[in-house]
Amino acid sequence: MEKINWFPGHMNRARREIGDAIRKSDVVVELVDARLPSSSRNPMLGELATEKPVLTLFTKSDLADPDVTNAWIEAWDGPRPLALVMSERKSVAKIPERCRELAPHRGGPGRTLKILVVGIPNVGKSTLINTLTGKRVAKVGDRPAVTRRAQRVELDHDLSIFDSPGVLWPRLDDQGGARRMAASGAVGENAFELIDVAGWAVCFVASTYPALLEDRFDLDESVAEIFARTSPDPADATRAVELLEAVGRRRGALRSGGHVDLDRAADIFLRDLRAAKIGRISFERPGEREDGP
Ligand SMILES: Nc1nc2c(ncn2[C@@H]2O[C@H](COP(=O)(O)OP(=O)(O)OP(=O)(O)O)[C@@H](O)[C@H]2O)c(=O)[nH]1
Ligand SMILES: [Mg+2]
Repeated sequence: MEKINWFPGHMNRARREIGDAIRKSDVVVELVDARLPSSSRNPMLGELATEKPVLTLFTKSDLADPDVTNAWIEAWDGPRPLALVMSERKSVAKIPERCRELAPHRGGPGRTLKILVVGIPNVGKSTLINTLTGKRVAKVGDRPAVTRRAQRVELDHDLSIFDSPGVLWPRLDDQGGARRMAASGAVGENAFELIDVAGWAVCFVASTYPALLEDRFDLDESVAEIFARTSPDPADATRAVELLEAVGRRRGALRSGGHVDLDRAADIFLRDLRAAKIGRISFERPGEREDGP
């Protein structure tokens, strides 16, 4: 499998800028993706924000498996995270209040409470700010690296919130985490091989949520049947290819001669997965090996 290389130059600069921004803020709001709370968490935040209170939000909880999200909340190391949907006003409404509780010495005339929003690309930072203000103040897009520079938005007379560019970190040794991030949409598509990532993801969904896969793609053959005649060894890609072919066949992703176009099948599968059209799927559970599965 090709290595996922996700640390382009502007991310380095962004990381330095985030360190500076944290120093100037009163509360850090950390956004992690509810589908992969561990892999999408910036391990450097602990070092960068030692003196600032951190409020952790699980974003896109509408896309994640609710039972797994609850297990993550119970197992979380640190103050209890809130599982939210960033586009819903009711969901995000309690955030300003929580921030005020975390920084009681700030707020009021001349003491504006400054909230900094941090998180990986595409996790929902700008969406959160737009929902909180009720306006389209920050640019949003369903691809990584939409926000390129920090932006300050007034939420109240004594409350301001800073959007920031998404940051990934150099943890290239954790290829399990890298795959989950790529599958979720946090990594630019030129940093990985679509078929590798979709192949991993389709095997993951087939083993963890087989009924969802069978229902969504109306598969001719059950997952159990495909598994019975393919090797579970990820180095042997036949299982991934067979599953992607089954998806592609049902969606008409065919080339001349009736062969499945694997690139198209991979693209179709990842789009459906990211939009939760297959169902609410979590990519990792608490207590799993860091680099697994
Ligand atoms: N289903 C769902 N989609 C969300 C949620 N939050 C954000 N999105 C979508 O995720 C995509 C990325 O959202 P952005 O707000 O641009 O993400 P960002 O963190 O600002 O991304 P960068 O600026 O690239 O770092 C958009 O298509 C949003 O509509 C959520 O809670 N649930
Ligand atoms: Mg943004």
